[in-house]
Amino acid sequence: MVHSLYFVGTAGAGKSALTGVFAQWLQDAKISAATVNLDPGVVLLPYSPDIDIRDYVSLQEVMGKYNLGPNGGLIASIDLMSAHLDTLKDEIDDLGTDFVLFDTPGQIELFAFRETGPIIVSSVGGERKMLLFLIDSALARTPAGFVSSLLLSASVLVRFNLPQLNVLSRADLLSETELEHIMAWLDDVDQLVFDVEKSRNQLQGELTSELYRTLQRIFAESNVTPVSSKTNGNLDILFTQISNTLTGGEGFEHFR
Ligand SMILES: Nc1nc2c(ncn2[C@@H]2O[C@H](COP(=O)(O)OP(=O)(O)OP(=O)(O)O)[C@@H](O)[C@H]2O)c(=O)[nH]1
Ligand SMILES: [Mg+2]
Repeated sequence: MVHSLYFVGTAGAGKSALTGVFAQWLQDAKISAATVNLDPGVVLLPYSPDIDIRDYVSLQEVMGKYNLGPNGGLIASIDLMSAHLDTLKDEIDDLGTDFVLFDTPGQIELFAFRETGPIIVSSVGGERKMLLFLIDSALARTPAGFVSSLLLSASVLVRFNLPQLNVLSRADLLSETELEHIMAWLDDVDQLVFDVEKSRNQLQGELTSELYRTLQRIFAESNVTPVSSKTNGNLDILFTQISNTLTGGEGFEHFR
């Protein structure tokens, strides 16, 4: 059975790097995995995708053909992807790997909030699928950045309505103290509110505290694992969480 993983997150969060590195990690663990690039605008990828949306839709060509700038061009490119859905689906079905890893465009609002992204995700890649939302360590450092990243993750959850795991990406960029702070915020809303109030005014502290309590309810059962595509840190833990999410707890052995 094919298991589809969609890597989503803010621009530069490390989606492409993690797609490539995690596919390699799976292959090294003797688990078959393929990669699909769904970003029509990417110029250089840190891995060689098995399937590449740029073979069907290229941002440069769309910009030229319709006389659009980069933003309009990207919107049009992502909308045009849906015209190639059947071919994409056939290509993915032919891969025959246990895992298919999908790298998505950096402009998350274009992929998640317009129609095409959810249509692609629901139509291709078999029955077992989930999203990995990358919370960029560069944003998660500050209390407000951390809360806004989780809010975005909640929006993505609403849009795709699939199992979703939050991952703290590029975690090697954090100092030990920064990482400890983020982990403490996940466990303890009062600590987060205290830190928000310290850095902001009282009103924003209260607002953030309300938002965060809601987010805590939304993500009550989920962990946030700090991972690094640079050091391969915690990819094993990530795999355990993915397999638990996809198999409802059957776990690692299921894939062996
Ligand atoms: N230190 C460190 N750098 C990373 C890691 N992952 C990615 N990067 C760097 O962060 C930058 C962005 O990484 P990408 O993988 O291109 O991120 P992305 O989310 O695919 O970016 P877009 O598709 O452009 O939105 C690149 O310079 C990467 O080399 C990581 O785990 N650690
Ligand atoms: Mg990318």
